[in-house]
Amino acid sequence: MKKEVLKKVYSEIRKYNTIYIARHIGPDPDAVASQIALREAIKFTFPQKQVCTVGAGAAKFKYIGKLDKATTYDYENSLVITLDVPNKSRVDGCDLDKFKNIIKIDHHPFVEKFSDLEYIDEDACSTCEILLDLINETRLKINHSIAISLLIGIISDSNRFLFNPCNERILYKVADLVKKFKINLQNVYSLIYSRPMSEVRLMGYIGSNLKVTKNKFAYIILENDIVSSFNADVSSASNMVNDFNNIEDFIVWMFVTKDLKNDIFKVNIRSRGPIINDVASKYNGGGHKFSSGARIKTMDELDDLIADLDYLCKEYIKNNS
Ligand SMILES: [Mn+2]
Repeated sequence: MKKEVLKKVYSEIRKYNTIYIARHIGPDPDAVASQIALREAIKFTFPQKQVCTVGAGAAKFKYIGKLDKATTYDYENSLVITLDVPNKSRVDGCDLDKFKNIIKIDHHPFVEKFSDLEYIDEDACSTCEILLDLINETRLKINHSIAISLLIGIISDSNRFLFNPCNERILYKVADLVKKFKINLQNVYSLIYSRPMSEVRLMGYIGSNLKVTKNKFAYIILENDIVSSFNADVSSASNMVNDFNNIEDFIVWMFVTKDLKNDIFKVNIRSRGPIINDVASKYNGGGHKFSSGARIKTMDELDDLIADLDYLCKEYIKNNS
């Protein structure tokens, strides 16, 4: 953690009366929770400031809080803070090229620089963990509901303190937060993990139909009509990739869904061994070492990706046995 940079972020926030908070397309709980937590922390500390989140709504995450509707932008005099997104093309809902003042806060591996002030901490388990650091290191204020938002991002992005990087440092920080605001963790967990039976039935289908290669690579291509026959939505299906960790028979697993609107395959990949983000970046994607995504146009490309990931597993097993 670079304390001076966090202090600089705070002093920039202080300067602007209008602040927009953006995040990546295809939101996840960390992206949305970090937007809401930062908006509320700034408003709580500086009640006179105008702060609003930008990006498409996400009905699925309404338990985290309310996002703002798109407004007209004050490009010249405002500040945009982008959260949880390493590259400009994946920022949702605002054209960064038009803004004069941008701050980036992220925990993904570096992709490109797009602002003068960038705070990137790859050792943080989530963007919400970075915001907790920002609050702890500056005069930004926090209350009970901001603490809950931060915990939602931290718990879901680390998959309940399972994924790397997850260490004693984050556990102490979370323990402090839980103690200070007397947080009932069971309530937070049920907010994040409550799910309808339809999704569990779809998980059963995925479990029965996942292809597993001899190199311990598993994948499934989920057709939209299958997903809807279970009364589930495609983004939940794609996120179920997180529920298939620690299965002995494979070390890398991939869920493919179809985004009909943009006519692409949406690919979600997880690993508990081989580093996958280099492969993902070859296919219009990227992400973390063990958790990546990609957007693919054709079936041929998808076949190539399957072959690449299978080969990656083969090499990994050869080098680690
Ligand atoms: Mn994140």
